[in-house]
Amino acid sequence: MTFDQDLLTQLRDARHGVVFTGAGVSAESGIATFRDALSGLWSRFDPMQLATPEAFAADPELVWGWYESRRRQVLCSSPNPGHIAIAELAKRLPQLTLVTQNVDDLHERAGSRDVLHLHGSLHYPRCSRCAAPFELAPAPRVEATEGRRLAPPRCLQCGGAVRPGIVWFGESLPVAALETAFAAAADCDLLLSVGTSGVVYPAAQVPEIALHNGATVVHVNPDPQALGGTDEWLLAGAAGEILPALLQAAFQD
Ligand code: BV8
Ligand code: ZN
Repeated sequence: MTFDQDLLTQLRDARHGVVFTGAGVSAESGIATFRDALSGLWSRFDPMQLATPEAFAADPELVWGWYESRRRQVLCSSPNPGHIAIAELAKRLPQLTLVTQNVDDLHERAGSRDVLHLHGSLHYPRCSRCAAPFELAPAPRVEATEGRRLAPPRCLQCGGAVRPGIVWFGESLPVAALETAFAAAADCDLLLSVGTSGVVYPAAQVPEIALHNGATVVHVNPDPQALGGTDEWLLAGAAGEILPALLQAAFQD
């Protein structure tokens, strides 16, 4: 796999890099992308219909069952070479800010630190009434809850229904994480956008801010129709293949 020398130089010499990831970076770990995360019981739904507070209020068992099924899928998965390359890149640059839209913990398990989760996490549910955090029992790694409605647990403080610690459509993003991500995009000299369809706002503003600030923006995505205008780079391919090769070519190790 060969890369443009100018791009390799810009990556190698970057003062501050930002990596912005979506569901595609976890695809090679066996985690369905967001648009494909509906199988079995949920396959007749549109994810946007399930990932909302209204859906949870209307049918908490359906929504809790979907998220529990996805959480167990994550527990049974491992980081892939794409996650590992991103963690490695942080050791190669003076500063790297990792911003993810994903709700899994595969970046952390690959060794990345200070991951900015703009859309929450599967691992930190909270009470839908008093917002108290709820400690999930480690799910049985094997038992799949695929296709099952599950009653959400009850808050130990107030008895309210526990909800996934996820930012749903129509909900605000965590302010500190979003502000840090926007500031990093405004400061960086290179941004890698990996495995995202870039349709969900305000997260999708991160690469736009980087481009506006004059940074080099590189999309890593097998879908050639993916993002990016003429002044952005597209490395067409899977993150688990492109990213390790890109680092090897740039840092010649
Ligand atoms: C907000 C958690 C306001 C859930 C997610 C019109 C009507 C209603 C709302 C809106 C509207 N217009 C705009 C909005 C706002 C809305 C929005 O943007 N809607 C879009 C759909 C139009 N945004 C919101 O509602 C946000 N909140 O605006 O609040 C507000 C303001 C003030 C006060 C109160 C409220 C909240 C958005 C957050 C929603 N939660 N995630 C969950 O995960 O279950 S979004 C979810 O979809 C993901 O987290 C991700 O962010 C997003 C997109 O998913 P991707 O990660 O990009 O994955 P996708 O499957 O789409 O694409 C995968 C890509 O990977 C593909 O391109 C594929 O080619 C590629 N790929 C595949 N394999 C690989 C690969 N790439 C590399 N390697 C591979 N191997
Ligand atoms: Zn409570």
